[in-house]
Amino acid sequence: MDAREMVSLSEAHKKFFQVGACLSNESIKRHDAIIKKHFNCAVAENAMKWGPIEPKEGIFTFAEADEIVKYSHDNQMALRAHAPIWHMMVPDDVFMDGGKPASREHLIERIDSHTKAFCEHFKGQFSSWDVVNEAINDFPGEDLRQSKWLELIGPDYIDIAYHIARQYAPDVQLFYNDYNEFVPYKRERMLKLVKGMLDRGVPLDGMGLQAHVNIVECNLDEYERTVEAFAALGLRIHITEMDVNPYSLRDRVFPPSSPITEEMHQKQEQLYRGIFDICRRYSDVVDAVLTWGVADDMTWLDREFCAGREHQPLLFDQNNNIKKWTEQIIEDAMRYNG
Ligand code: 9MR
Repeated sequence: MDAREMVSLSEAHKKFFQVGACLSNESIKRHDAIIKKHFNCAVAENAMKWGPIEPKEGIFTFAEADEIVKYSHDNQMALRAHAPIWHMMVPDDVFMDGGKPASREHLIERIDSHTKAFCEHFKGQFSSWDVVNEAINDFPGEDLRQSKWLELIGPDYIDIAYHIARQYAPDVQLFYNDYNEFVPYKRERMLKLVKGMLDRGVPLDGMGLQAHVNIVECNLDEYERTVEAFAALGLRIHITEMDVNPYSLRDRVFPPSSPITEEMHQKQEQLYRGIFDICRRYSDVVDAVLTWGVADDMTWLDREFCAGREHQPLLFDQNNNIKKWTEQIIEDAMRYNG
């Protein structure tokens, strides 16, 4: 066996941070060998979102999540939970009451009862939680994204969700999670939001930086600035959903505008190695790095971002083999003595 194959991603990073990926009920079967060898933390890709957990008011369907939770525990992986309060994957009925839009009080009560049931069921099973996900607007105008939560409760829906989460999950680290964190104006909005929360005494422990990066719009200087800025707030940091898209965020063309060239692969490698390197240098505050998927045969980019196109954005390839750049990341970690 190749000597580099001996050390796994998580072993190589043991003194820095945990390494993991999002899991689905299919990927734990298909990618079992990779997960067991390389990862020591995990998050459910979809199974712990509101809709999969509570598709109808008061009707809870925990089976899929339970399978992922059990798998993570059987394999000694720390588990993150993700992401109830979001503008997606929440059934429309949640926002209605007797055929009319729900009142502020009613909707807060719904957050309370969902959170209570979730925490009672998964008590002691997860250590960190993206409570609110992607609440920031990407476009000029208001800082907060338009959503039913904002419309029906008001801007304090975010603070309220964290207070409720803390009440029912006192021992869990609570995270705010968002993307395009390397884009300066988005980063400023994210910083403003979480600073405000901390000033108001909202129970927030950590920042989830999604790291859905791409070789066109993302650069390492901006990424480091982002990590530095959130570290300065005293928050723990998790890189929560990393993948490296070889196309621009604006390029959603199928068939592809260009095949993935060697040059594009090299840029993907630079971003992967560079972001892991930044995380090692900030490992006093970075506790975990997770990719959004295990291997290139199952990635949301090919399924949803630009359906049918290949993006090859992960650490393991279509055939579930380790990539050269992943071996490089392992070597970088072994060599690192900063
Ligand atoms: O990868 C997830 C995909 O399977 C779902 O259909 C989608 C909607 O629930 O969510 C995807 O995951 C998203 C994550 O939860 C939050 N950040 C962006 C991710 C990619 O869209």
